Amino acid sequence: MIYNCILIVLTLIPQFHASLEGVCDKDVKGCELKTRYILYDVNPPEGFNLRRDVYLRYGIFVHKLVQNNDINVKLVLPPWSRMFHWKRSEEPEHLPWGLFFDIDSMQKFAPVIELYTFFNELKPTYGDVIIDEVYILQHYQDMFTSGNFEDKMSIEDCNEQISTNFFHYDNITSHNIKCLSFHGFTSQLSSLVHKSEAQTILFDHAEVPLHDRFGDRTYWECRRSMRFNKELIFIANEFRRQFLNSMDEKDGTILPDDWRNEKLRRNALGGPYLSVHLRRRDFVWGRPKHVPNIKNAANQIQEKLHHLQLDNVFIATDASNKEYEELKEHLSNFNVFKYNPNKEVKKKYKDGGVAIIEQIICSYARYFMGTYESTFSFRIQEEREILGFPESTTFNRLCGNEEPNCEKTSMWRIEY
Ligand SMILES: Nc1nc2c(ncn2[C@@H]2O[C@H](COP(=O)(O)OP(=O)(O)OP(=O)(O)O)[C@@H](O)[C@H]2O)c(=O)[nH]1
Ligand SMILES: *[C@@H]1O[C@H](CO)[C@@H](O)[C@H](O)[C@H]1NC(C)=O
Repeated sequence: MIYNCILIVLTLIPQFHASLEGVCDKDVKGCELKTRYILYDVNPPEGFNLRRDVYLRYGIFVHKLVQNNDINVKLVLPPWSRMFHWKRSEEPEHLPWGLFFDIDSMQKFAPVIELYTFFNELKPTYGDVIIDEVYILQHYQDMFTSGNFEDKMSIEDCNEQISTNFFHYDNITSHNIKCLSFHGFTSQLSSLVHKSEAQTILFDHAEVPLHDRFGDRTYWECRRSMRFNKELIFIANEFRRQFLNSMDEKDGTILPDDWRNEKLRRNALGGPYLSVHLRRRDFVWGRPKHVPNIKNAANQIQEKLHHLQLDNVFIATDASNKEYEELKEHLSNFNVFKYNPNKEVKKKYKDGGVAIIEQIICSYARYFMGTYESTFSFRIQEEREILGFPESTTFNRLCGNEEPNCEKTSMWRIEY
């Protein structure tokens, strides 16, 4: 299939010939498709956990391009820079994905590479990396007034002022930047890739296209491949063992080394503690009806601990120390834990890694309560689906002050 396709390409487009390299059969020269690179980036204010969801859309996108077998493509992962919620340094940091995730594991689902690997592979002969085609995605401006919700895309004037540098690097630029008004699913972008001969294509504002099929088997395969960096898991496991009496053998939370060997199960027990994601800061004023005050949160936690007959609660939170101390005071009859990173962990893994360690500890608890509509909480719920917990221990949240016994959160069940 690849071979046929190349023969056609070679005869029809002679100028393409020069850039073809490698072999597909040891004896036949020049029959492997050249590597093409798809890059993407996300609207700067979007948080870490929403960005993880945007990755799923593009991981699945290239997974399908490769599966269809007529294109040799790699997906370049956008480094983590200038994250809105993280403490800022003067310089953008360009943290690689490998700091937080297990790249080998991700590569078992989709051909992903770090931006620095892309630099090495591309080896520009001149100083700058010039991206062949850049599409800045944007919503149709008239979508809501016209009531026209068909799936569509078209090159239009840019809604916003655009930058000609990408990923906060001066040396990545393009001479071919277009704004693409878009409504629909990520897979629709494949027509652009197929129509083009560009070696490098960048989709900016990649959060605009939607999941093709949110929550189907492929979605979960991609999600399962996103295992965390092993050292972060190790640190979380040490904390569980030392403070929470929690170990995989005893808790029924052993996962196979390779995510491809995971199977559906619902019998994970979890460590003998309640875990809570207590999202504060912008959520307190942004969602006042659904986010409780500290005293109310403490009451709900206490009630749940009684109900579960547990003494230990682990709190993941972005609350101030003052708020956390207040919470602890209200829960003085229980053991309240929070993860405090040492200097080395903090320096190496930054705010992002520390948050992940807290997410992992939450994932392994006997019972989890999240915060209304927080993507940070959603990612913990997914992790628990993968670990094989009964749904009833996972899709729970803290209720607002005026909504006692609020509804459970939507159940996004894992599919195999
Ligand atoms: N350490 C720690 N950090 C947190 C916690 N909750 C939120 N944060 C921080 O706040 C950021 C914002 O939360 P994210 O979920 O990533 O951002 P988002 O995608 O906008 O999602 P939400 O705002 O939660 O819907 C996180 O990336 C963390 O840096 C927490 O429980 N512990
Ligand atoms: C672009 O600049 C960064 C930072 O100065 C550097 O690390 C990277 O190697 C450069 N890339 C290329 C392809 O020159």
